[in-house]
Amino acid sequence: MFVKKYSKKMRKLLTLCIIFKPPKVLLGMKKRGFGAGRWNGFGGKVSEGEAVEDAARREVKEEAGIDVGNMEKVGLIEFEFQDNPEVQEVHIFKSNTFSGEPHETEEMKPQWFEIDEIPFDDMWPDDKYWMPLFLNSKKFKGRFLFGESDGILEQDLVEVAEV
Ligand code: 6U4
Repeated sequence: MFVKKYSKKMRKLLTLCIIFKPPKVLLGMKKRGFGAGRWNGFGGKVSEGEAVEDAARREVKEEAGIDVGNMEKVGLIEFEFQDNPEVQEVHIFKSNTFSGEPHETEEMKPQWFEIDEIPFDDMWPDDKYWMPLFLNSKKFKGRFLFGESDGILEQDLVEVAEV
């Protein structure tokens, strides 16, 4: 029987953790790899056999040098790129407690931003849509399809009671 190679879209699990201590948000400038040159929360790929929340904690430690305390899952967004069969499933967490001092690592340079000074022009273009929900203690699910130059071709974003 003929089996189509990409009959099912491949999924990649990723985490994104944003430290929010109102009125400030901790973001990091990504220095290398996917999304380099953009401010973002901290996160990366979930390893095989690793719990998603464990991966989120590990990535914050690796990228900003801090140990996250409480953590709440607040969002789930699927990102797709035109002509790419892979779906990135990003699990978004919020935390307001951590120990240690955020410091620059090989991967990221952390910096606190006031809510009204979040640098959306230097972030992934989807962030301006879901970040207001995040800042207003809402939970959300969504899907964004990117085209050339990371322009958004399609988007879905809904508020949910539970992620
Ligand atoms: P590792 O080796 O895991 O550190 P790295 O290349 O640093 O790999 P990656 O791909 O693991 O990065 O993680 C990309 C990060 O960017 C994750 O935290 C998810 C996040 N991310 C990906 N697409 C995004 C998007 N459109 N908007 C956003 N964050 C995104 O806000």
